Amino acid sequence: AQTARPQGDSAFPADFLWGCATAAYQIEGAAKEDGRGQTNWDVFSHTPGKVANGDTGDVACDSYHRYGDDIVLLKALGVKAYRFSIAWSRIFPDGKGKPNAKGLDYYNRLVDGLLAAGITPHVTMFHWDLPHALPGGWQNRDTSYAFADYAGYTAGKLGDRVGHFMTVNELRCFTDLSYMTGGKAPGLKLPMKEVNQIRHHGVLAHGLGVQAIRAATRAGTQVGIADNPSVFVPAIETPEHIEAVKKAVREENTMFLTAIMEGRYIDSYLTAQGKDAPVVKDSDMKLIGAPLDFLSVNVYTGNTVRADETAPSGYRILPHPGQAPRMPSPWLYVTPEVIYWGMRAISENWKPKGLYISENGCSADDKVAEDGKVYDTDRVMYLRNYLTHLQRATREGIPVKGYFVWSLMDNFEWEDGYSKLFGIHHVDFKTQKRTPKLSADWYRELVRTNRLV
Ligand code: PNW
Repeated sequence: AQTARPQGDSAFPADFLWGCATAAYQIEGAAKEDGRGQTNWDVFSHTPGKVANGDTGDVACDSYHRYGDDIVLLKALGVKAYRFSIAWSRIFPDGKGKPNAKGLDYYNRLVDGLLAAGITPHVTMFHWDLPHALPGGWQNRDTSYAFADYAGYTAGKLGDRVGHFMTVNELRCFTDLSYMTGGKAPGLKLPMKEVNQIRHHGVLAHGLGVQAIRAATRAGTQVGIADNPSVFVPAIETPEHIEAVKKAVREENTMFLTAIMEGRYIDSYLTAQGKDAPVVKDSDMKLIGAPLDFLSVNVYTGNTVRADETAPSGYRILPHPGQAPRMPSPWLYVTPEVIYWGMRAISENWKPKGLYISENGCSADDKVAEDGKVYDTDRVMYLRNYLTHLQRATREGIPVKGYFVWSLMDNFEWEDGYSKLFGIHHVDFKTQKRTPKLSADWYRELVRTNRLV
């Protein structure tokens, strides 16, 4: 029925799921409490020179103690869903072995609190905070199995109340950006042979995790992934450039989402990597390609692609012009159309059963005004533009079922520390007071009316 809407209608589908997202290390704090084990990000953030201003997630938004306040914020926004992640090292302080009941209790309290407030939990099992005790981290294939054991155990404990699980968040970030370019923990710059093996361990962890979560939960539990495939905008809205975008989305994500959606490494990847290609065991690709109940995608930005017969791949990715608009995070070019074209290409390539935007949002030039409020008109402009293009996707029948804004509140932005903030709520990190920004007021109104004006 979505396709029958009159052109220009600005409503979202009636049952569209509005939500907010966060991740454990970015908000929880309480880094040493109740038996939590040390993580790669604890080590990394405490290593001088790795994170802006020497910031750490030791305290962050103190959500470990103030999750009740977070639920109040969600309720006031009127959102129906909250995406958060579980700290593996709270459940298994050493990554494996004996579970820690006190750590699990925190998530029981959080889930019960959300349900009491009428908010549906969407749980990410791994959002980059890896137990430090696991030897070799993602370089070691055993970590993929340890992940599955942890994910199965935890889903088994929460699965009576949680219906949506995502295995891992953003494969590219905890593999390439952590072990190849090294901006994220553990900050290594390894040769491609090893990087490809780490990528393989990432998708394998996802596949093993899907199997473990399904085995531990009741029928009907929805299992997926929150990935950040590279997505693109066509140079011109003509069939040849639109086709080039579709091809680029498949070809530029060969070692991540394409492998998961197709259950194999396509030839272009294996050929390009040659003798650096990963070592793959017989049953791996079947696990990696297990059909998912839904696919969640984090969308922030994307380059323009044009069809070009002279390029070996048939397309070229255009660099961003020097003066192209960006938000304060240097990588965050403002490209609102990419949310439409990205969802369209993904949906045409792989026809996932359900699609969600598990993250979208931006850093902004936030200043606290005299009345104590942040009037983040730049963030409102960013969100309004992206959501206009997402609404186009739903209007055309692309099966996007929900949207999670990143983020509920200002938090620890990885290697940028607290120097780049993505929240729609301002957090005073001295008092931990949370205050809605203009963007929160704007989002509340969108959720209430379910339409853009
Ligand atoms: C995501 N890029 O990371 C993460 O899932 C969040 O934890 C993070 O806070 C948020 O986006 C904002 O950065 C990304 O370079 C990091 O394109 C980098 C990129 C994309 C997403």
